[in-house]
Amino acid sequence: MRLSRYFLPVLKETPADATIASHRYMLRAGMMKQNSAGIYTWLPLGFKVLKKIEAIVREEQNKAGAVEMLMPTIQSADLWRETGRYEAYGPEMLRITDRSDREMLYGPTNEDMITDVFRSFVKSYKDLPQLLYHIQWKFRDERRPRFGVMRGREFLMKDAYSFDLSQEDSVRNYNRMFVAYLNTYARLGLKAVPMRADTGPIGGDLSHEFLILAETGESEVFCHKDLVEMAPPGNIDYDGDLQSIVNSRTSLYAATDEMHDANAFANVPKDKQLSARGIEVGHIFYFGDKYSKPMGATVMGPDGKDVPIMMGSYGIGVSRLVGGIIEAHHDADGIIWPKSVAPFGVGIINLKTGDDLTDTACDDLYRRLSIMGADPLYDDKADRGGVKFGRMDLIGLPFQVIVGPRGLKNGVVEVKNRSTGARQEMSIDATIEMLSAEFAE
Ligand code: P5A
Repeated sequence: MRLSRYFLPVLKETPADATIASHRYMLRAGMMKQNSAGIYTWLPLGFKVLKKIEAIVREEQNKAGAVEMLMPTIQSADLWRETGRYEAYGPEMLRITDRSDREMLYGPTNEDMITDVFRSFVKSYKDLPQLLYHIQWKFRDERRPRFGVMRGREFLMKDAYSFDLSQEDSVRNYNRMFVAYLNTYARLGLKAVPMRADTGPIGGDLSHEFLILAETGESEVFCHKDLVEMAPPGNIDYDGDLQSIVNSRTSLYAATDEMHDANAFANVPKDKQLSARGIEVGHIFYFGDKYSKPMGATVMGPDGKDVPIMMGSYGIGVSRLVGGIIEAHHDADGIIWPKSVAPFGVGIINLKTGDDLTDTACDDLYRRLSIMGADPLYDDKADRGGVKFGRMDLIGLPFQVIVGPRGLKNGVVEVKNRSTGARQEMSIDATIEMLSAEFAE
């Protein structure tokens, strides 16, 4: 992409109401624009990152055996009356009336709806287990939308739902999601820690939140230090034994503020006790028949008797992750994207547009990096060098190739690694070779 043809409205000033790094940088880097409190337009750069995160979440869900579908954002109030949640959900729910005076709502979550879909089709235990998910916008009329996409009112969630005959079977699906989450966050460049959690308005008695540690996190967390450093499970058989992987995590102390047990925490060796703040980037629940029972979602069991389906639900905050990743990866100059989610792989900076030698070298680099799949963003604008450097650091692409007439006279360009800050002069051929190794994985 040539910057002269892209839409990247970078801001010079830091917006006054943006108090945390991710919010500031997302606005300054032209990733998004606020339309109303907690409601945003995703500008091209932000949208590209959102889509990359979504793709990784999707791939890991599919690997774990979850099956994708899509439910609507607008739901009927009647469905929520069946489970008693229409009244219970309170002012967070955006209630809508259609032209025939029917009560509708913009879905804050989909347990009720998926249970309705499921009961329409599934009648026998032979059709279980099932694990379905969608990636869809949600609306919650949060009392205090803040920190940009971190606590939005409209936000993108991946929500999966499991259906089993027994609690024991349900735990297998719960563990699938647990392990898939560990791999998902690792691919996003994050160290996410599972912690016992409260179930809130979703309900049930078994639940884990996944938190990334950050000073600006909204939750207070307590955990065993080793948990933060554990390697992700990687390529594993999702039909095999997952319990040992889950146990290796859950045996180490970790809890959010609400579930924190100070006596149990005291048993963690002093030098391993970690109390910090965290950002909740996922939440999984087992709630048995909480929805299936009131909605009459039963299946015929092996003994011929009807039993309610045992269910769980599993959420990932896809749009919140854009902010979460920035909180974990930035410096005073801007964002430092992990390669897996960077909006472009490499930035090319032309220090003297209009100069034949420089333009030709940049065009050559641009063409070769594009073919390689490094997805370059070529700054071909006529701005000063300082403006270009600042902008490229701000948007945080993993590599920059800086091209100017002085270097070219000696046959070299400068390659900068955004995360280490290391700069190296090398020929264009060597640059291509080095970057092709980086983008081969
Ligand atoms: C699980 C899936 C649920 O809604 N029902 C379906 C369950 N869980 S949850 O914890 O309430 O939300 C799941 C994840 O969504 C993100 N999230 C938000 N992101 C941005 N702005 C918000 N206002 C917001 N609320 C929730 C979080 O990452 C949460 O873990």
